[in-house]
Amino acid sequence: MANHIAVDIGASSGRLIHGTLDGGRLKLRELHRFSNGFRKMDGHDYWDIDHLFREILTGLAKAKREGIRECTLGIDTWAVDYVLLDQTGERIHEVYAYRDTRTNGAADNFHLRMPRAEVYGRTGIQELSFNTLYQLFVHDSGQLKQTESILLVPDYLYFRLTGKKINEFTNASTTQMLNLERNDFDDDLLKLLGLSRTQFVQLAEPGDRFGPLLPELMEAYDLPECELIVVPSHDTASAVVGVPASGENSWAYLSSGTWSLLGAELAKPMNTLQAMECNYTNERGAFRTYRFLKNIMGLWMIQEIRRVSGEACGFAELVQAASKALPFRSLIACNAARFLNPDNMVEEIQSFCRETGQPVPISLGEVARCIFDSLALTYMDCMQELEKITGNEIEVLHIVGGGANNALLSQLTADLTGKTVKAGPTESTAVGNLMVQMIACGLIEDMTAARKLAAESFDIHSYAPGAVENKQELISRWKSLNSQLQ
Ligand code: LFR
Repeated sequence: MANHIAVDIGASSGRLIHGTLDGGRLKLRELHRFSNGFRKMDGHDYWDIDHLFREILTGLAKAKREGIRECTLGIDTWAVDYVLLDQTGERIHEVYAYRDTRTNGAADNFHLRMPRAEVYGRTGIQELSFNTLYQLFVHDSGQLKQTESILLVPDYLYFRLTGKKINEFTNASTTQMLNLERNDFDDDLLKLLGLSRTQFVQLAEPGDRFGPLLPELMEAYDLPECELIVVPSHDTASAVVGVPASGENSWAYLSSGTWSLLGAELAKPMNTLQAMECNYTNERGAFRTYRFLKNIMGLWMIQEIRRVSGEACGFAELVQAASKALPFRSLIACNAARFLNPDNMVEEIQSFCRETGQPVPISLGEVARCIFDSLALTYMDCMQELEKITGNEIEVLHIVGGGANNALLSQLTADLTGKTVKAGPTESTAVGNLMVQMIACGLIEDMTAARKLAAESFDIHSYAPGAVENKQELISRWKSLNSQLQ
């Protein structure tokens, strides 16, 4: 089939992107875009999953109106959040958003039942307060008892479109409940949650062919004939497929969006003590690879300072203002829990600077500068850790995702890491999603060929590392700031 559609839904927006192979290149066209976000109800943060489902239908109906009669379809979203279904396939509860504060302290409590090192040894997954394991640990146990099946968000969207249930592998690994050796849910972890394996469904691998849309949906909404393909339904796993890299072990990626996910692709997991102490994760990638990476707070902080300032300026304008502000004046520890979901990100950053005896950034440009500088310094730390843990010498850092458009941050990253940065494509998640569909259809041979195609199809901008004034002094200031916080 010549038409492929990626449904790619992030924390702040979703879109349907049409992909075709044209003269040896991948061509993308946005069919539909819609907003996403969590909202508060009864003191908790929830996603509006029915809205997401409706927008997929709207996008597919548009595709049909534009002449697409047949296509394949794959869906990716953010990870970890889940839907509980009863025997009739109805939702038992609305879908909690992972930034909801109900999991504060849950990890520590869970580890009283199974020590952190044991959980890491079994799963290889970094500790993030919102992992599905901890979310389910604090979920109402009565509801868990009533639950027939637990699906993650994209699994649920596949279910609504086809009536069939799967737990897709890359996303299932982010639950922190998959056993690395057995490649299945870990029975002991499930037992500690009062759950059983039968409440999950069959695990499915990216590249599996899934099935058609429900005929009643096609008729009611006048949709094209779609064959759903299992793609890496965790957006970061799709984004990593879309990295235009070549060679082995000499490149790292930074998937830069709401989160910054920095890491390497490994053939085998690395769940050593050292990796655990540095909080690296071994999420499953497409085609039995591992995404050895770390979550860094990312452009969420920029999205939030724009939101609390009433969207006073656009993203590009903010980068412009930041590039005029004094560099490295005030720094923040990006991964501190206080930046996960504060009421007011600007005030939170200002308080942090005040408490640590640094100049307080006032204008939005200054606050944004503080975020970009601190992110680039965190990337530097992460790259050093990555080389140390894996023993690989990295030559190129590929930045993909929306953040690849940010020349200021890309150059800062090259300067501080001392690595060549290659930025692009910005749509790597949709690219990866589409390429797995094309691999499943036999149009692209494998992931290596897919990456070559990504490199040939999109503009990739290179940034050579430049000098940083007083770099050693800056690094000591950064290290002492971080050690103050431990
Ligand atoms: C990025 C992402 C990250 C995951 C976080 C929460 O969109 O999927 O990989 O850790 O969101 O799900």
